[in-house]
Amino acid sequence: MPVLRSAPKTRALAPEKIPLAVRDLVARAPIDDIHTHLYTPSFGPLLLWGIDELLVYHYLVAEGFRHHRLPPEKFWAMSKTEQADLLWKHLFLEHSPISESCRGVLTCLHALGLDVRKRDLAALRAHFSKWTLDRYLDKVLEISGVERLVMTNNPFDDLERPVWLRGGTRDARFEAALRLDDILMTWEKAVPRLREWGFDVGLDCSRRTLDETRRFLHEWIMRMKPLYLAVSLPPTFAFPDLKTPGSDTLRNHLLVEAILPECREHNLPFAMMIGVKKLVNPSLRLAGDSVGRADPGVVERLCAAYPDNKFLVTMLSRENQHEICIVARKFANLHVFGCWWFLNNPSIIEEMTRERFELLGLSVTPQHSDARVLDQLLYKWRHFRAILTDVLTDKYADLARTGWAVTEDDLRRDVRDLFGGAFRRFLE
Ligand code: FIX
Ligand code: ZN
Repeated sequence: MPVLRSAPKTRALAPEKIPLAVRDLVARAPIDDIHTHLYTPSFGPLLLWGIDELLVYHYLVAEGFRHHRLPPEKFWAMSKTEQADLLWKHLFLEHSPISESCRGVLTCLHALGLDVRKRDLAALRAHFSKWTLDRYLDKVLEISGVERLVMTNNPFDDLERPVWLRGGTRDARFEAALRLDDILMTWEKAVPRLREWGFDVGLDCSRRTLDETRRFLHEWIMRMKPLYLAVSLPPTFAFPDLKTPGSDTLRNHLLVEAILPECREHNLPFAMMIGVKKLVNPSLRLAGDSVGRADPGVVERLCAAYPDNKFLVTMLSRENQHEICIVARKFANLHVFGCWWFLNNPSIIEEMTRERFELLGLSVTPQHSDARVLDQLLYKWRHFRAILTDVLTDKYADLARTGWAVTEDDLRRDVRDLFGGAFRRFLE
């Protein structure tokens, strides 16, 4: 007989006490950041940190072009310091830095206790020069409250691959995710490299190619011990793709006959980040990607066709958010996460978080940082904690109005779920 009665072990919070309790618990809760582009220091230059990296983050690069109007080739010919100087001038000194990515830089500096009133970039640089990376890493994780984070790891990356082959030292705070964009999005370029590494693959979807691709995946899963496999997909991604034979059909075969079986064998979710239109403006380089509305039916059909696979999904278009919540209501093997990239702005984060709680309760991971620069953990999480506090306070006030006893233990358990607990259970 299921337990149908479990009176709360601790006293209910008086309704007027709920806001303070929520604010305090959300502010202090440790975070499991399930998608970042950060690396342990053993990956060397791949781990970006410090004021200049913050300023030349591709979000600010894109915004900067709208002000300085330099020809892209002139901008890219500059040193990183010169680029940072230019962006500081145009985005901070000549215009108030009210965009989310500019505000984020200032939140990082404020979290570090730095005084930005003088708007003195040279003085700020002098501060960062005093840190060693290892000490700074500990400091940023301590202040941001990030306890663990998941990297984005790509065996096709020429800087990253040798570190894994050397058996790079593990830091328990950094976990891996095996990224498959090269296989699923540029197979024709992946083939010669896989063959160079001893995998007998071809441009076709022969049994040999699919088996050898699985062998490659197996080898890197054993090496990296990833929490999940992942890919970023265009809004046009189709499944099953019967209407446009060619690369998409090949992509479907690689997914269905190599990647998903390998995920099942290792009980690993497959993460699909859907909706990126790559390089709509190539001259902006990493800042040149855009967004397109995708078909959540793709996720429905994959979840239905592969019930023994687990899918992590985040979609890039605001217009897809309500739809993917409905898909998640239909399929328990789907876990929705994050306010990704162009959605990571307060007005949209609040809308998405309310929508998700109303439709999915606490069975969702509402945010990830996507940090590319270590320091960004400071702002991406401080900004999100503030929004989550407001939304959760409203939700618990709604419960209290029904007579439901909201206890501090409930709040602590729920916040732990939202900051990684639900994700970890989904991995089990
Ligand atoms: O595909 C991804 O993981 C995206 O998050 C990145 O490609 C993107 O550049 C980014 O960092 C967005 O925040
Ligand atoms: Zn990312």
